Amino acid sequence: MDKGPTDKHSREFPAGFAWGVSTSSHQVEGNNSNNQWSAWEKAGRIKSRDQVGLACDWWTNAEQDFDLAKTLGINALRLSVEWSRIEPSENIWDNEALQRYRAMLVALHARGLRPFVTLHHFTNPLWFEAKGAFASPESVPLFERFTRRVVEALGDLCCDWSTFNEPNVYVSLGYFLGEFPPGKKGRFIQAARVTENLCRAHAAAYRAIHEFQPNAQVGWAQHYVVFKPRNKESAIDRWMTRFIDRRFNDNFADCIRTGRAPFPLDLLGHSLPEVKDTCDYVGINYYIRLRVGFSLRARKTMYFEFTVPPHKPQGDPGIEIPYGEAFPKGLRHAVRRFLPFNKPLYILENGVPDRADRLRPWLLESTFQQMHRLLSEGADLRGYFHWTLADNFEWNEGWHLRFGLFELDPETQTRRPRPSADVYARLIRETTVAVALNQDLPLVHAEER
Ligand code: IFM
Repeated sequence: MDKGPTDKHSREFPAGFAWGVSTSSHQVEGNNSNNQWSAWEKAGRIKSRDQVGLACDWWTNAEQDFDLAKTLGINALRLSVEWSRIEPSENIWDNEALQRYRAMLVALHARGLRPFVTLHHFTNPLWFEAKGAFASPESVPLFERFTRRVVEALGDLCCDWSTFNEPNVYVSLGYFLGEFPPGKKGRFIQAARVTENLCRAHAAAYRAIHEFQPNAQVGWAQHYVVFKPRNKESAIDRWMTRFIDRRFNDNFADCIRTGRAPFPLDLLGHSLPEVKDTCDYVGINYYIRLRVGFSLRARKTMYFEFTVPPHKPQGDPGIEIPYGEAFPKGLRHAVRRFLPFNKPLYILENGVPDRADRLRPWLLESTFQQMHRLLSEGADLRGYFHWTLADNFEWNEGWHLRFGLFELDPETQTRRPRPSADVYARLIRETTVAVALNQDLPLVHAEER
């Protein structure tokens, strides 16, 4: 069957579009024992009581998963470096760890996979956590120094950097809801201070990377949730929805765009002019829609009750709270929210917890439709990364939530493709490459690249 550009089923994506999968160090490497998440696990705080163990065994054999990734026909892969391996004690550097990351990046290039490297994906070295992590202003120079080391060691092998993964999740779950370490609840002002330090650390890292690599592309990954009032007739539900939407989706991003300090520190006269405009792209991690309502039952979440109507598509539920409604159309909300940056946009994460692969094929298909629509409307989308390649350790849900295109048995380390792996590969094969705007490129099939 002709899948050429004139085929009505073909979908055009710009030349150079990054098709990838996304991962993070603690979730895939295995045997990380020197960060605050391993301490959290030892303290019995993983709800499923699972242990990360070997995870996907990347520290010894990431290459087997790079081979799997290649079978999907993708051209990019996102991973993160583990600060606690590279700087195991304050200002003591482990060159072997850096060499291992070099070997991974070389292995990616050898397979035609463009590496996207995240510097911080939720984990802190124990020594850094003991100093107060990003609640302390000292975190800014410490993160900058770490960034310099990494970029000096790996910069010849990577141009695409994310400073922080989901700073809004790190802050909300660590300082409001107490679900992530350090397990603090309702610390409104401290959370704002942490956000402020994360913004400063991001800006310092942005400049440090550019000093070393003027052409680097540096951004961060913003988690975006579509919030909707549970009852649109209820003024309190509407107010709570607006509040959480602004606080969660905009706080960090607004600081980077405008140089304003996070709420409520902006009202106390703080500002962050050095942070303004420190990104070359915005990375969007989009998964779910949640209904928001007031409930006296929801004391744990400060009376914000998050629900999913029973008739809406949902992947596997979390152990205590719903993961959320799978709502591919919400990608449009996410992209629209970050258009004011006027920067390229990457979907750095998207997926669904779905052990039985009931929803994932539909989610992939629908997300491709949304991206295609967004591109045809002029959105500057440059890449899509599915979360994730093989099932990995889902933070405080442990092995309970399975996001992989490949099913993983963590005991035996065997992998089996879910039907979605083929679906993703097919969708990529069927894309065609359009004439890139303002460039004189011929119209060619993706297969011919
Ligand atoms: O596994 C996480 C990832 O670490 C950050 N973004 C969401 C994913 C799925 O919940």
